[in-house]
Amino acid sequence: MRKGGELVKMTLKDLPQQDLFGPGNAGCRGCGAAIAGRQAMKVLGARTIITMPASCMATLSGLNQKTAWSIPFYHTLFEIAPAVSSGIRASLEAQGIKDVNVVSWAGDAGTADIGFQSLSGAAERNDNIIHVCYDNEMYMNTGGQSGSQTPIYAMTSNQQKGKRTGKKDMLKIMVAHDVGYVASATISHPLDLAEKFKKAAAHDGFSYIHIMAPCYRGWNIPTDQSVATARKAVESGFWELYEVVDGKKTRTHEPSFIPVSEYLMSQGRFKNLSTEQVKEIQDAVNSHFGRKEAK
Ligand SMILES: Cc1ncc(C[n+]2csc(CCOP(=O)(O)OP(=O)(O)O)c2C)c(N)n1
Repeated sequence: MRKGGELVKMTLKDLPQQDLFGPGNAGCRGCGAAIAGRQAMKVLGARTIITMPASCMATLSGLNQKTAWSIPFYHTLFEIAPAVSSGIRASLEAQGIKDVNVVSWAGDAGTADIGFQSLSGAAERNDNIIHVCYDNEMYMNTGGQSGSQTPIYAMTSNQQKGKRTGKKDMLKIMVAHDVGYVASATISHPLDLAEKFKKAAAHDGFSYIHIMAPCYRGWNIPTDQSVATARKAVESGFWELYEVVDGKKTRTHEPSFIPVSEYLMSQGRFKNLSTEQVKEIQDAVNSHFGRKEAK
C-alpha cells in the first residue's frame, strides 16, 4: 500500500476489523476454506458478488435462509460458477456499474475437474472476474474422494493405499490461458494472500487465485493445526507462493526449506509413505527450487 507517495508493506492492522464472511458459518473447527474466505473478504470488501458451486464451502455458507456472507452470494450448479460470474459481469456492465468485484469461488473439484470447462472458457474470453480455487485436495463434501488436485501418495476414501499420480498443476494451466493475473496463496500467509486479492481486484480482466486450504478431516490433522500445516507446506517448498503478472513469475515468499517430511508426517493421510516415497517428494521439491540436496 502507498502512504504519502511511499510504498509501505501492509500489516495485519491495515486489514479491516469487519468480517464480511465469518460469523455464523457452519464450517468444521479450523476449516481452512472458511479461514480463506474470511481473509479474502477483508480485501475484496462489500462491493463483491460471490458465485459458488456445490462444495463444502457452499454447504457451510449457510443454512435455510441465512448465509454467513454479508454480500450477495449465489449458489450455482457444480459446473458453472465462472460462467455465472461472467453473466453477472455482463449484466453489471450493461447497467454501467463498474465498482463491483465478481468472484467465482470453488473447491478443487469445482475448479480443476467438474468445473473446469466453464473456468477455461471464462479465462479464454478474459472475462473481468476473479476465480478462486480453495484447494483441500479432495472432494470433501462427498466424503473425501481423490481428484486431480490430490497429491501423489495421499490416502483418500476411495484410494486407501494412496493416490498413484501427482497433482495436476492448475496454476500452470491458468497461466497457459494467457490471463493477466495468476497467483498461489495459503491461509498461513494472510498478508501475502491479501496483497494478491488486491491485485486481482484491481486487474481489469480475468484473475485466478489458488489457495491451499487444509482440511482436518481429509488430511487427518488436529483441528487446531490447519494454519500450522499450511505454513509447513510453504516453508518446506511443497507449496510455492508466487504470482504471475502478464506472464512474468515472481516468488512472493522464500521458503526456509524445512524437510518436506515435517509437512508430510504431520498428516495422517501420508502415514503410509515409505522412506523412498518421502525422498522422491523431497527430490521433486529440491529440483523445483534448483536445490542440490535435502537438509
Ligand atoms: C454435477 C454434480 N456432480 C456431483 C455432485 C456431487 N458433489 C457435490 S460437492 C462434491 C465435491 C466437491 O469437491 P470440491 O469442489 O473439491 O469442494 P470440497 O467439498 O472439497 O470443499 C460433489 C462430487 C454435484 N452436486 N453435482
